Amino acid sequence: MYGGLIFFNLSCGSDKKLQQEAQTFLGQYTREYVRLYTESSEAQWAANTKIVEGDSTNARAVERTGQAFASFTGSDSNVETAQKYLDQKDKLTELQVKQLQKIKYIAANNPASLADIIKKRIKAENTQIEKLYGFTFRIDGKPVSANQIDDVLKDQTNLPARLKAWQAGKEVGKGLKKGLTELRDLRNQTVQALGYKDYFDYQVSDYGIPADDMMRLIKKINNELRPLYKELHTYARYELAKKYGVKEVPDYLPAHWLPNRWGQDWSAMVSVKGMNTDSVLKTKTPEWIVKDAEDFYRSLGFPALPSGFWQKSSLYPVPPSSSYKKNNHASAWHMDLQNDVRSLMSVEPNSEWYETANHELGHIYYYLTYTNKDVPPLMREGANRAYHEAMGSLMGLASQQLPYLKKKAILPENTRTDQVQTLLKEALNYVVFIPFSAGTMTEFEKQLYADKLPENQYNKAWWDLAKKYQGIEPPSARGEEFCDAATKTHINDDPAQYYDYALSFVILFQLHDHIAKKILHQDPHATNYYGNKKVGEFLKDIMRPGASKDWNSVLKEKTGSDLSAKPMLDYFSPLLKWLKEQNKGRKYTLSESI
Ligand code: X8Z
Ligand code: ZN
Repeated sequence: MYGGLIFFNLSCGSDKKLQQEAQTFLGQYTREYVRLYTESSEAQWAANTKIVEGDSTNARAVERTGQAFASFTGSDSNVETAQKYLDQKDKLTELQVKQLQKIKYIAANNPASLADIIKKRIKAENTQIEKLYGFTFRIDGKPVSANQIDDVLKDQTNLPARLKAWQAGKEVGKGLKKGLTELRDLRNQTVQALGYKDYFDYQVSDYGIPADDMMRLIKKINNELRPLYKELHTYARYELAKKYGVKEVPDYLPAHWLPNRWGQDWSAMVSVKGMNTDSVLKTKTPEWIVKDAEDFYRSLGFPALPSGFWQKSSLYPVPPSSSYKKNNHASAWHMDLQNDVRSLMSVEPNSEWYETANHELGHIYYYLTYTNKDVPPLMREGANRAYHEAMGSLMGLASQQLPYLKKKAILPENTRTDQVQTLLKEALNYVVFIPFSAGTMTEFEKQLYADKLPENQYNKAWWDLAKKYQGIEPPSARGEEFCDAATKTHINDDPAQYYDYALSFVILFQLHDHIAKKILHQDPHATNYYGNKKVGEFLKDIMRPGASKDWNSVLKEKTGSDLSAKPMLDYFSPLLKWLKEQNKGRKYTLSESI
């Protein structure tokens, strides 16, 4: 039994013996699994929080612990034993079956027969992260941080200066191309040994559906949001041309015009009069940003974060003068599948990091909530991966709504704002993200892994997709010496999973709609979750079972409906009419559907 806890219920007497036997196996497996998982997490944590050029100490630890984890989880004996029990699954409890399936799923990524390939993959993965985050961005030869590039893209109106910053952000891709190909091949090889078609197919299978079904699902979401996206795209082309003083409005958005390195979030384009939270947040400290996010969760009835979180997390940027670098993309870690939870961020006081801090704490509170006696460590995951992403993004959305901001005294009580402008700003974040996540990113990774995209077509494929889905073009031709896709962290270190985020936004609006209408009895556009314990209970109920419950039924039980983009469409429907009026007489360039 893991940690002395009992994770199963005995059901029918005649099956008792088999269930006990299976449980003994699960207990032994879990004990070793948690031990090796923890060691490997520690090594990866060190490798992501302290990147020292020329020092291979971290790399060696990542390789050693990664291989130990792989050789245990992929061992023939574990796979065979799990299969032996699965062959008699009718006699086992549902929870036992789920854990045994998980054991097989993990094994498929680390088959013992491919020890050499796995070894190479672990090494290649770590090398890729070191290259991505050990890279020094430069503008005019001067080192700049990723945060500084982002600030230029958010605030600068001078196009040549924007172009320099955008190009600076893409330089890192060149050195990642070879590694990406190597990783693609190694990842495909590992999962093919246990019967998956390719690595994309493997990652999707965690949802219990084939890759084609996932592609159909996200295409549907894309198409449902397309009419709104078309309006936003047209609006942005004309408004940005005005802003930058460009007379001829381009048919496609030049990538360096947008306030984000990948054009995935354009919300910084708009600043809503009276609701300039960014300028208020800029007066705070980075510590305040994270504490304030914690305060929001606590107000709903979640506990204070464990002291270890504050001691061991890496929450703030390292100064440029420092002797080491760190991974500057935000993440949340469940180090030991128990109470050692940490976040890796580079928080600066602004609205983007405020949203990200809320997002990361969603992961952290998910970890803490499903760490309970009813959920065995192997089931300590989201209902599916998209749920894990949805929780914190939901809180991020709620933290930007006016009644909440007034309650927290971030904005004065007498603030009056323009609702359409507010909705526009939100759409430029949530709606604009869909063609990137459900289109460009997912389609690129499908081509990369499933269709074996040739290396000399990576950049062409990337920009073809950006044009088709997002209506974005590079500022000038981007040949195959660049690898612009690889500048996005997930392409390297969170592979074939980006549809998680698209789905998470759909789920987010379903949950928000339910919370606003059924729990708070407030307009979904103007809610205040703060201090409402019923909202907290609603979220905890979803989080508590982790992956031990089927994700479809979780949504159905909690909101009364299946996965649907309708609440998201309803939320933004008042905007569609307004945008159509603004865009009257303007040229539309995007296709109706894809
Ligand atoms: O990667 C993230 C999180 C990490 S858990 C910060 N997000 C996606 C991205 O930045 O591309 C959040 C939304 C989209
Ligand atoms: Zn996340």
